[in-house]
Amino acid sequence: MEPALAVKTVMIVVIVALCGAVPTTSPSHEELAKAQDYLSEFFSDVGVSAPSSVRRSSLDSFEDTLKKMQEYFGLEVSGQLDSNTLEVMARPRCGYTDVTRYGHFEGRPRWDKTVVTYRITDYTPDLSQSDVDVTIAKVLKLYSDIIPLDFQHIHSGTADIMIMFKARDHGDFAPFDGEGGVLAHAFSPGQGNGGDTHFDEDESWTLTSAGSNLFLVAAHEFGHALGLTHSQVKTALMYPTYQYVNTEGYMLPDDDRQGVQAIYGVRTTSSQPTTTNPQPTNKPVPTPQPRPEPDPETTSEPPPDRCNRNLIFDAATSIQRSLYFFKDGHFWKRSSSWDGISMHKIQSVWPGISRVDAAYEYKKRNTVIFFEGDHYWRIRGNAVLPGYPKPLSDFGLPPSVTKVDAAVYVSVTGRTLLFVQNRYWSYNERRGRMDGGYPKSIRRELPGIGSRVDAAFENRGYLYFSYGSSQTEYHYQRRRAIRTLLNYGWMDCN
Ligand code: 0ZB
Ligand code: ZN
Ligand code: ZN
Repeated sequence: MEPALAVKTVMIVVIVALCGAVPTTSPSHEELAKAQDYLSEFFSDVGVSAPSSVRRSSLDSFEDTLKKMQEYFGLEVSGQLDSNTLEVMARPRCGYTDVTRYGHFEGRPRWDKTVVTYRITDYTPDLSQSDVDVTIAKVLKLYSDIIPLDFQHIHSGTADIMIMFKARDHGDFAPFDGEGGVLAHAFSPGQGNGGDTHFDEDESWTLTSAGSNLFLVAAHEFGHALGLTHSQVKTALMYPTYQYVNTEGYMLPDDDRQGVQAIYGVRTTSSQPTTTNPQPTNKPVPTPQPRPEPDPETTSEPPPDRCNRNLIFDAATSIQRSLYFFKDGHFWKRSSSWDGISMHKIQSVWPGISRVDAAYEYKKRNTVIFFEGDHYWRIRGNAVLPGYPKPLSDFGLPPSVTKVDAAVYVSVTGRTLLFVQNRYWSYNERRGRMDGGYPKSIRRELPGIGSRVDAAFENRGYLYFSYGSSQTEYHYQRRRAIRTLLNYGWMDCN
């Protein structure tokens, strides 16, 4: 059995074959410039996302990136702009839109059983054993939630997937390379070392954004162990290069989900209960449910169930170092320092406020704004500031607006975005007034989040726009959706 990655050229050949060849002459200045553009467009993050210890200087990065490109296309890895390389670069990029996605190993090997066992024979000193156990179980659950396979942790004998942390030579003719470079590898499904997954002990393994995040690397490696090769979709887990993303509420990207489901089919039953937290699955996003209207007769609604996949938020905001999610007269507080999630009635903390439609934090003034219907409050700690509630018109919203759906303060611009149906306003906090030129269309100006928002918040530099039971993690300056999550992914459900 070969280590998984040796096989990746198989699917690349397909792409090359589908693109028409364009003859070229020997490299000129112009071609050099074009090659640079090409590499930065299609291979730029190869060097950048590598662990810092192997990050290259800009001087040798062109040659290195070129080598990657040549390896990728099955060309001679010369590091030179030879005519074959130029030819591939000159091809129309036909493959890049629809042909490129997940890949399978040759012969499409798979596990022909419904329970796949795994065993961790060598742990890393970088993390506690239980952190490793929990992380591996969580990662496998990403897969067992969406395909009809269950994973069973065994502690002796030979498991289907033998997992170990080892440095350098470790007996499989694919020695590791010290810190940086190759972080891990895995064998495609099969007998013997098939499915086995090895992590390079010379990396520093973490559960954070520092070093190599075990959750993300293991998720990638188990993709191989289940039969996936590398994908060319940049946002896919099986993209060849490691890039840290927030692992909280992590869901398998669509491309990878489609890739494993093409091998094993879609899970229809629920997965085996495990002792660790389930991760949200990436089913086609359920159609948003209409927001239940508050019953004016009842002042106390029953507490909502936070572990419902269809959980819809009324509002969400950071307050100090915690996230607050509002729903039906209650809120959940999720602390950044890990002490779990607590639920409270809004009234019990801020008397007089029964429901929150939208909320945002303005850290500079140490205040939080709550919107309900056609008025809003400014609060600090548990106290409502004097003079509140005030009508929405005091905010500069037109009288036609009788309710704000969502609000979020964007720290990079100093603006608060106020969402009302399919449009939004921008409020300049420093000047204390609305920006001109609004309202704007959500769909047009914030592409990737849909056309409505019912809760929004900022966390660790990303914006989260929620509508219905799902939400989009968003990079505001690039106006780009990063990934889709289910709301209840924040709720740490067992
Ligand atoms: N293993 O599955 C790999 O893809 C190897 C390279 C192979 C030639 C054996 C590897 O360790 N690649 C690095 C990696 O981090 C690439 C890098 O340093 O950026 N792979 C794990 C990975 C890749 C994408 C997302 C998450 C984790
Ligand atoms: Zn190995
Ligand atoms: Zn890989």
